[in-house]
Amino acid sequence: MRVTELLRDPPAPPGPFRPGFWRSPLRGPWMTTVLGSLLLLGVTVVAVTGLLSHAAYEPGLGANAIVPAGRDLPLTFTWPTSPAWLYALDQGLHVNVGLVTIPLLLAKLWSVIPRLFAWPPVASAAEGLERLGIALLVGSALFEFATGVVNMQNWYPFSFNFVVAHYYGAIVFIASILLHVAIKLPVMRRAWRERDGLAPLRASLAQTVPEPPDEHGLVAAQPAAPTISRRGLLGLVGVGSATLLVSNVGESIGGPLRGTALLAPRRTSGPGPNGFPVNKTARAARITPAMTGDAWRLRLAAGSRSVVLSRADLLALELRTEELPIACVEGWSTSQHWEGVPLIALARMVGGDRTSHVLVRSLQKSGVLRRATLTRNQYADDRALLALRVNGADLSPDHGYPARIIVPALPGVHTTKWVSDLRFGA
Ligand SMILES: Nc1nc2c(c(=O)[nH]1)N[C@H]1C(S)=C(S)[C@@H](COP(=O)(O)O)O[C@H]1N2
Ligand SMILES: [Mo]
Repeated sequence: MRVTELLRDPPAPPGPFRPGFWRSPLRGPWMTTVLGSLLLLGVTVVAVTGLLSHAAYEPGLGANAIVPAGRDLPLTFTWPTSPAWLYALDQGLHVNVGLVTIPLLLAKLWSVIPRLFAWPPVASAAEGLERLGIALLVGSALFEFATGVVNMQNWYPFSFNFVVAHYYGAIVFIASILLHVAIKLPVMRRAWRERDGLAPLRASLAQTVPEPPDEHGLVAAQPAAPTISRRGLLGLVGVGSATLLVSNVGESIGGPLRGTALLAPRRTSGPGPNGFPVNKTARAARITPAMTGDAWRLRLAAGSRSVVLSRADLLALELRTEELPIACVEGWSTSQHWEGVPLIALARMVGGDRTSHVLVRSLQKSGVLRRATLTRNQYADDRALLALRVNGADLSPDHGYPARIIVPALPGVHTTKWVSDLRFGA
């Protein structure tokens, strides 16, 4: 070969870049289309529930603005308080469908792996753009799944803010998957049509043969003999998904099923009326007995009016008991019987019951969760409480003694514990 030719058309490096390297007889446009379509269903649920979850944070409001103002999508709408399990359902779907989708994502990546080693890497400008899109898609998908799983484990091994990073990653992921689907739609339609829909799943192992050669290079140039049928491959993915689901879904449903969630963090605070998951303990939040003892006061304010109440004052008010869930972004949820003063009654004491929101502050000195903003429909719901007791006992220090916020369908992150201040504002 002449030097000029070599320069124009360099030979592929050895190993995975050579056409004969990838030998599975199952790879091909049809297999990738089936895996891709299932994956698309899963990520659609995950994306929609994720965006709804972001909106449920009321990100446009002061203390809730996790993503810097002006850099957020206009996703703020009034998140309802009914049904009370709405946020638990949304976040439970987000996390559990996300988990179930992981084996599908891995299988889909396996099915296209020869393309990731295509040689030459870029043959034209148009292909270069498409491959850049794929790099963003694969990168953002891996980032979203990895940060999501780590967050479910209540583990933050990185220095960036999870919510902000996961949200921006989602925007890149959604944009690049829409582009990818638009580009691949013709290939997917042809694969469905030419191979008669799901017909290839009927083939036994003995009947399993490679798909006809394709121009994309997914079908192996030198296929090996099959060791599993196509339905066997899908079955394997299904078993992986089912295993992940069974090992986690109990923490989302709560109650007695919690014990079945083998891969979920334990988080429990022992037996008794306060025996349900704790996210951050009083000790971790640096809440000391001196701060929550007899000297503790709740301060209510609206405009220039303010009222200061002790825990005894609060207990002497008309109390209400409601069964309501805490549903955390990490995917767990738990329903308990809370007893406390309706937030709307506290608002009335300072004439703040018409204001558009309330800023809740905690005794906690640092961390983003030391305060939260609730919208009017949230604090004005009859069932929205400043809870003082749970399941017939005083709140334990870890669950927010002397007082915490409990509101139907409120993201768990806003059920502020160790409350010190409620400021009703315009
Ligand atoms: N002050 C304060 N309140 C807080 C938190 C916190 O870290 N600090 N964590 C929140 C989160 S993320 C959740 S899910 C719930 C969990 O409540 P629990 O620990 O009583 O189960 O409390 C919320 N209230
Ligand atoms: Mo949470």
